[in-house]
Amino acid sequence: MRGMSRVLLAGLLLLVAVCASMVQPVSASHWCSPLTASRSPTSGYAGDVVSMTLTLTNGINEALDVQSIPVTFGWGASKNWGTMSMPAYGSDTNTISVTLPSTSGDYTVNYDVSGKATGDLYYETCSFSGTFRVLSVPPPPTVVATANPTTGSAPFTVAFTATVSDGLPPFTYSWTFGDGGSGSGQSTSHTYLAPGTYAAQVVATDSRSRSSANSATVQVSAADSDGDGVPDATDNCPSTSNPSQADVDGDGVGDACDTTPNGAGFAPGGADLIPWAVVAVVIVLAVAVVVIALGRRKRQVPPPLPPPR
Ligand SMILES: [Ca+2]
Ligand SMILES: [Ca+2]
Repeated sequence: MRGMSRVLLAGLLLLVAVCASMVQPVSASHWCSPLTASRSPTSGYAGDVVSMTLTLTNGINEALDVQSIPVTFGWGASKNWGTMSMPAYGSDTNTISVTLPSTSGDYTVNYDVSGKATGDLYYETCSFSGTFRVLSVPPPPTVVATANPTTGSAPFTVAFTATVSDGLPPFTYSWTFGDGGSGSGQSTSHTYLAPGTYAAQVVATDSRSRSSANSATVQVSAADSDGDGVPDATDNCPSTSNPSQADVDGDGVGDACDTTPNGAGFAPGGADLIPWAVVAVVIVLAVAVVVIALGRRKRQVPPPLPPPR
């Protein structure tokens, strides 16, 4: 009787064990292989603090409950991506903040997903492994400013460009044009209104607040509206190109824009005071007067005296 009880007890235990094994495999969790994991980013600069996300996607037709995701980094740091809850075939994402080491290189990343699918009796662990690349931080930025064109007369519009080497993008650009004006952007332009020599400076700053400055020189001459090389202030035809500044009648108005360039008159502005027609009439009248005068003089000559007897 006692032996029979032992047999029954052993049979009962065996039955429980079989039932338990049917509910959940012991060797490997049924949700682990179909589970996919994605980390982002997978690289970063030495010394940075990065937000590292992990997305898990459930590959089975049952909800998956994750109670812990401990992660260890090859440089010695440990973190935990925490808990996740995924419906059948659904995803979940968690983010942790990680300080990268000061030494560049490829480091291993190992993390264990401790989860349980609907109906499972206990949590099981699914392990993942990958790498994270730590990059060296490049040297501080060096910027070069260029102006095009660099010489001209006011108003003078100049295009500016900043070229950066080294540094860590993205960069910001701050311009001062030397005449009180300012601007931003890698490329910009500015119009100078007054003559002078200006130093246009750009300051480029990288994403780590490291800056570099450089200047380009711009020479602005006085306004020359007609572009003939003679400034408006002294040009005798400021709106008509006349590099020679020729002024035959010397009235201060260049031949190129003088309505009476030959100087029949001498009034400022070139207006003829004595038109040629008037001069001709005066000459004709003068000749007539002389002829008449000579004629009268001829008539007044006394008759010759009679011969002596
Ligand atoms: Ca001119
Ligand atoms: Ca003239």
